[in-house]
Amino acid sequence: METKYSTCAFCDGRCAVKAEFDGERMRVLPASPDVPAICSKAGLIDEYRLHPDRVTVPLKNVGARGEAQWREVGWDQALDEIAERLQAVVAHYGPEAVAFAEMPTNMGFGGITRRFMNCLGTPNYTAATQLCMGNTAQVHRATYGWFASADWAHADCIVYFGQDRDGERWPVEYLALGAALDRGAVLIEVDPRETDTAKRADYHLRIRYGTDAALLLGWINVVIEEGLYDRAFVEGSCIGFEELAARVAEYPPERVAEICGIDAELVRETAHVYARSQAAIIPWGVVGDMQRNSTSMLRCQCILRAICGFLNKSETVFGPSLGGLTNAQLAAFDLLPPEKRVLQLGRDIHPLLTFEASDLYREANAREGVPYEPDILGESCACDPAALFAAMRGEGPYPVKAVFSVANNTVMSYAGQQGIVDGFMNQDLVVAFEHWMTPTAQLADYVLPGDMWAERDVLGSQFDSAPFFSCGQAFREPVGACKNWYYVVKGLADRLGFAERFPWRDEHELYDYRLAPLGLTWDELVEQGRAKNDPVALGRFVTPSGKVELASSVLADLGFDPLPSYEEPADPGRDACPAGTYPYEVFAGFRERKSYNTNLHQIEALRSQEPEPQFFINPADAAGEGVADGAWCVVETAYGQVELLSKLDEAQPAGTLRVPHGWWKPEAAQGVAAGLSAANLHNDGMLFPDADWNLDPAQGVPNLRGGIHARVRAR
Ligand SMILES: Nc1nc2c(c(=O)[nH]1)N[C@H]1C(S)=C(S)[C@@H](COP(=O)(O)OP(=O)(O)OC[C@H]3O[C@@H](n4cnc5c(=O)[nH]c(N)nc54)[C@H](O)[C@@H]3O)O[C@H]1N2
Ligand SMILES: Nc1nc2c(c(=O)[nH]1)N[C@H]1C(S)=C(S)[C@@H](COP(=O)(O)OP(=O)(O)OC[C@H]3O[C@@H](n4cnc5c(=O)[nH]c(N)nc54)[C@H](O)[C@@H]3O)O[C@H]1N2
Ligand code: SF4
Ligand SMILES: [Mo]
Repeated sequence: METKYSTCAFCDGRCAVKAEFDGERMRVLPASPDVPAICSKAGLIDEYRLHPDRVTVPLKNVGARGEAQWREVGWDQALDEIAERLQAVVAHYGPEAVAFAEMPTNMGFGGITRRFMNCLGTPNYTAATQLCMGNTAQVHRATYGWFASADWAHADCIVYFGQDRDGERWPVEYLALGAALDRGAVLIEVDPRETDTAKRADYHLRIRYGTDAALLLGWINVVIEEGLYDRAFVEGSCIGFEELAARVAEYPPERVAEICGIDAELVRETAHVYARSQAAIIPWGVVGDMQRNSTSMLRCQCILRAICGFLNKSETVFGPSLGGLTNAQLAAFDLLPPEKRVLQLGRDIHPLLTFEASDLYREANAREGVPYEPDILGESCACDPAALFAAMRGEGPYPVKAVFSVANNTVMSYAGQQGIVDGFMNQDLVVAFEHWMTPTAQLADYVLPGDMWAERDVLGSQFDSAPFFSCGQAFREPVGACKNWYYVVKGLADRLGFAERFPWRDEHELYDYRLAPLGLTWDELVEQGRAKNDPVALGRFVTPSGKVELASSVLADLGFDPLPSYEEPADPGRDACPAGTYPYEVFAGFRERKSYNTNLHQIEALRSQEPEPQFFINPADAAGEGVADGAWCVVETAYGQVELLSKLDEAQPAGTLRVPHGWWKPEAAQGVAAGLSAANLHNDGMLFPDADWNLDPAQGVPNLRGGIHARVRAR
């Protein structure tokens, strides 16, 4: 029997999997008995690959934009025409009029898109993961110089912000959590909902949505006031402690308790538990990444880890590598001309994820002898998405007229969905690299058929966040004419005149190039499975000061408050209406078990278990509204509305609603006039605006986590 190994990419849980082949039959199993975790999706590789809806040949829209009238074309014709139309846009508007929207975790070709963009001369990149781990990465960087990862194996205290793990949602971490709790670790869960994970917690803090930053400021207050911090570490390795102490003095537990809607004693007690632990961790979770106060919330987490002495003990700060090429090094950012860097959209208003911020590390990088890498974790150096969509609509400062949507459902993956659709409708060229005719693909001129994870060999760099390369082997051949992203990028680079920057004939030659500094080839990596790629800056703080910056010089230089704070989110649309018009606070999230963000709704084995999009409402609220369980309802904010099935749920706090993310119906009519296969009817992006007042000021990421209000009525 033959066995092959890879990393599942049906979601970003990154479970290590193996496939055992018995002739044509394939069994998918966890790669190692030590981590017996995969979910029910992993086994559906052939259902996914061979699905009749899959786009398996290049398609060209022969109708008007958004009419979705498709004609099959060959790869050469598609790439010739795309290159020609791209050149026309560049000639007329400049290369900065070309933007790329990517979901890098889906693809395993980190760095390649950016390399292409740097050669072309455009800084206008957005990653949907900018709303996910990407923005956390830049906030970590502002504090530590790099990204910190939690050490689960030794943790004795875990602080979760809204994470609700189970066998279908990040099972590897779910296992690690179970093992930690069995060892006697304490779990502090901060979540307004009474989730399954919250039920296992020693402390459950049911704070108001979006008030995490206030809670954290309260914890830091207690830690400092009561002297529970690590003096030696603070004195030796941190700057800005005095200013921080003065700031958090404004957030005593009583004030925080009032903001968060919890008990002040609970704030104190949980601060004590965290600070007195030996090996506490605050694992990454997405809740902090889509808030009005994201920067402050994430900065507070960073500060707490540092002053309590957990850095480089239970939370390790890695750095870039000088061995095999990371994604960021492959991107070759120095190829982008300086006069194009300054055109990155939004760098003047929301700069923290842009070159404006990453350039502030250049000196520190040189000092510490580490390469300049603006895009740590491969998803964190990007333009401001709201500014990009505005430029696509023609609202300035200059036009964006060509967009590549790369393994990303761009239309559905931000706030302000209608405005994004308007931006796409105003393009000269739209290319989608996809598996399905998604709502975004329906707006394209060309839909190019991508291979899927189990059809390609992948060199994994763990998004540059861990000190090794992993090898993922193809389990199956690509279906039809499906190709990998390197094939597309190389094909365009050859046609556009920068072939010499992409000299590798295929992905294997590219992998050999990346591994060469380690004295390895791809074939050798396949033999050994993994290769160490030690970070050069492990344990050092590559910040401008060389210390942990409790008061951030980077934020200060960008014109922002160097210290964290809590601001109430705004909802001007509601404020303009009579009181009580929108009585519920609404949040997007609580991931669906049987889909992944916007993907997998077409897979029957999964869809039959979660057939319709649901919103959660507390039963008492539902009774007041006359809404029965399982009724179609309209959920409406001052900015838009969606239709969802009601689910009466005791775990949902009274006065709040949960709306799901990512719902469209592949079976529904395509095209912009028909509502983009029900994306306009169901997706959370319809409810939340990307107006400036709903963005985190430093990062520009939208708030989807409370502060926006809604009303409900039966349909
Ligand atoms: N099956 C499946 N698994 C997935 C995904 C999927 O789509 N499907 N998506 C993957 C991805 S991309 C990600 S980023 C992760 C996300 O995984 P999580 O980090 O677990 O995020 P959500 O599932 O959105 O969790 C929302 C939880 O946070 C709480 N919450 C909401 N707002 C707030 C708030 O303001 N503060 C606090 N403290 N809590 C709040 C909610 O009540 C809810 O219980 O899951 C990954 N795993
Ligand atoms: N409104 C709103 N926006 C959000 C969020 C939210 O909760 N609400 N969550 C944010 C978070 S946490 C995340 S991680 C992002 C997710 O961002 P999205 O871009 O929505 O992510 P997905 O739904 O995984 O996938 C995008 C597309 O990639 C395609 N795809 C998957 N694998 C491959 C591949 O190997 N090759 C090719 N060519 N295509 C592939 C799928 O068919 C799918 O259509 O969205 C963020 N944006
Ligand atoms: S949780 Fe499931 S879908 Fe996600 S990586 Fe693991 S096996 Fe794949
Ligand atoms: Mo995510």
